[in-house]
Amino acid sequence: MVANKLLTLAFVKTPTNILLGYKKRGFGMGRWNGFGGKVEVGETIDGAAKRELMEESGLVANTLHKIGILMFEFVGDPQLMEVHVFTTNEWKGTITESDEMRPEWFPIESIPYKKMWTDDQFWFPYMLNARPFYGYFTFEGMHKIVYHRLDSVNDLGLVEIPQQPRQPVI
Ligand code: 8OG
Repeated sequence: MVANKLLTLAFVKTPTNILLGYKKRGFGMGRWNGFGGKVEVGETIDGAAKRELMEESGLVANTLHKIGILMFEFVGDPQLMEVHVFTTNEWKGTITESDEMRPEWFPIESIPYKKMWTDDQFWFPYMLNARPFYGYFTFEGMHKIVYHRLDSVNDLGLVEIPQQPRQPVI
């Protein structure tokens, strides 16, 4: 068994707008997304989320609210991705483009779902309405979702996080 790959994803938002970044390289390249990445050894998930937000957008958030947990399974890959999703409406600093991300504000009514990960349209409404959620998505390749579940949860601390894919990899 291989341990989950632990990742963060943070969104900066106002009641009407959301800051997204255009991913210029690596995993998810060419898609708009929140800011995040791998949790490093010795870091807390919250600490990693703040660091990644700073590195990729230039913004410092004193407080991040955890709003969701997303699991991603890629058919044939024994490792699950465990993504902890945060939001903030309080930040400091100046929005800065990085090597990895080009940040841009979007009105919430015109989020570019067609240029984002296919799963995002499922769980964004929960995130935007501040409803804690847990989701599990199985991808075949980078676009096609072959299984998903999405639940509203009362307490993210009580979510039982799977440690291996639903379908054992043969
Ligand atoms: O370090 P790296 O940029 O590779 O981290 C990947 C980032 O992408 C991390 O913030 C988690 C996020 N991410 C996935 N899958 C998905 C997805 O399906 N939707 C969204 N919105 N973000 C995702 O790894």
